[in-house]
Amino acid sequence: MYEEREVLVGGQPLRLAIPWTEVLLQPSAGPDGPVENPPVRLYDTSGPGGDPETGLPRLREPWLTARGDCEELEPMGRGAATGADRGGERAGFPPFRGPARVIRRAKAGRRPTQLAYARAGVVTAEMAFAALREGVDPEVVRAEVAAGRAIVPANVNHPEAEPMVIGRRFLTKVNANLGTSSVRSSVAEELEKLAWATRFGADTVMDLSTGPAIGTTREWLIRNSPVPVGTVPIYEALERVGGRPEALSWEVFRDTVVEQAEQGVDYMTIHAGVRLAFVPLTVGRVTGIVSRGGSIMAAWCLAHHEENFLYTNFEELCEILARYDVAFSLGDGLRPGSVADANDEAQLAELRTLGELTEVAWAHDVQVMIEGPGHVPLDKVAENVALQQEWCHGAPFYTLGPLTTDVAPGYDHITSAIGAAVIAMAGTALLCYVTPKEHLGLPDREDVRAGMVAYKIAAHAADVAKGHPGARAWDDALSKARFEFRWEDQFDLALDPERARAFHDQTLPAPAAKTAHFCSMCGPKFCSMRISADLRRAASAGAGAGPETVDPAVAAGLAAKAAEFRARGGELYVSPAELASSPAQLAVSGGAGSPT
Ligand code: IRN
Ligand code: FE2
Repeated sequence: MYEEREVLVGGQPLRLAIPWTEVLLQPSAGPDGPVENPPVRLYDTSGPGGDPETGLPRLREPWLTARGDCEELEPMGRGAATGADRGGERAGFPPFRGPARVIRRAKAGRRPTQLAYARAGVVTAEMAFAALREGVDPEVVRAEVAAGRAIVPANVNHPEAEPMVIGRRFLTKVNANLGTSSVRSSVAEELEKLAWATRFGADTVMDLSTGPAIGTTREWLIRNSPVPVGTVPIYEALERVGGRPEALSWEVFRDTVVEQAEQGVDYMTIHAGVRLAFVPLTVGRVTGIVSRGGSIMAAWCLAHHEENFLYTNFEELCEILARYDVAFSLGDGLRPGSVADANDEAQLAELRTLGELTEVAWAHDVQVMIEGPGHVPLDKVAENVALQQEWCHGAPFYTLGPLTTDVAPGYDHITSAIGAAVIAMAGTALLCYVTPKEHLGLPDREDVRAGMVAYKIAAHAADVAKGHPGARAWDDALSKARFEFRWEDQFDLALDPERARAFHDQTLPAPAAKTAHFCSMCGPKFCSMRISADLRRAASAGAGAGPETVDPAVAAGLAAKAAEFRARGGELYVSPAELASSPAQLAVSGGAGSPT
């Protein structure tokens, strides 16, 4: 749902439609009748939806026009802007033929960036929108952006995006990586992944397409993305030179960046910290250079024995990005690819360089975030944030996981969500998800879902721990619903309602089970929540609050369990053989352990 809100921005009233998922709840049963539960509002990234052939409505168009800081160019003859690819159309990659659009670019002498406005004391419509969906004062967003501690990624050519803010004072955000490879996928598949990612809460997506039809794929994604879109332009530049890193040049790279900026890419990963002198520092590593972009730049540096052209041309790159308000995501090309390599000299040398480049970008009013690892054991996670915040002057940190162990291919959404929760608690602003396919293959729709859910859990767990206002309210609402056996409310409040409902219904599908005061985990007699509710009732009735006031059947059941427990010597471990010899117990316990 969208809620119409009016805010005063620079003394002018501005009407904004703020997206929410509103969860309506059933009343609780109070002693004197039903007690209303207020609806719960959850942050919603799924966008307005619609026909992908026409693309999303251009929400920001009037704001961009009103600011008047850009010239408007005809897209005629501009290949990337219409989604055409060098080499023509390919099966599964038809060109995007939605409504015509203009290409915006800064007027001479203007810097249409959110950072420039924030520094000038201006709260933009984008900042106000981002603030309202966070539940904070727009001035807080402006101040954080002005200080470089937050970014509002909002290319002037991506008017479809619903603005959002990335910074440690705000909700922890999650990025989902999408994109084709030379051996897999199509536009239809990528659009489906985009829809799944935003449905499960992706705050930004990155199009990491390689292989054919990169421009076409990106056009479809940007025109249909309600969230900011990031890319790694060196991937497309490499395609343009036939996949040979040594054939890359600043000119090819620059032209690629301009085309992507005109298409509407909101932030770009730039591996400018992979300096020539740092490459030898990776020689003794267990896993060398694992970053795709990092390895491409290292190969170029070694082939030419020259300094990284992204580093040497960084000021010019800043000027280009400033023209469109593309934010930097300064890449961690030397991030560790194994726990053995974590926090080593190569990684830290690059991080220091990224801090230096941050100040250069800020001098051009370009927004910056800093990419971080990778694979890091838990005891070294917090140090990463501390060093990044210090060396990069408080710029937002954007980390890939980190994976806390290397031993679980197939489950790296879990190995990394553990690290992600810890690093977010320590102050990381944006988490790049990892899917179960990491290290193994290109993720599909189901992998996107698994990765997203794992990372939303990590992000929310961190927000609760950080005491973010409003984060806990969601937990409390769900817990209350759970304790009161409002099953439908519990499902609707769940991060993945469909899965919660399906799991419940696997064993108790009957409609009556949706109001039952138990589930199949413990059965009716051993439901701790129900017994606890009975205890509470008994206590408040003042009738000698004790187990004797509990349902006699339950009391007897508990007594029998206690005797059985003592007879076993009070050991908590129950062998499978013992369980097997007690089928009645299995029937009620389901063997599933204790409820938490
Ligand atoms: C995020 C933090 N560190 C790396 N990432 C993401 O990893 C980056 O934004 C991109 O989406 C992905 C692949 O980057 P490389 O392998 O080219 O560095
Ligand atoms: Fe890895």
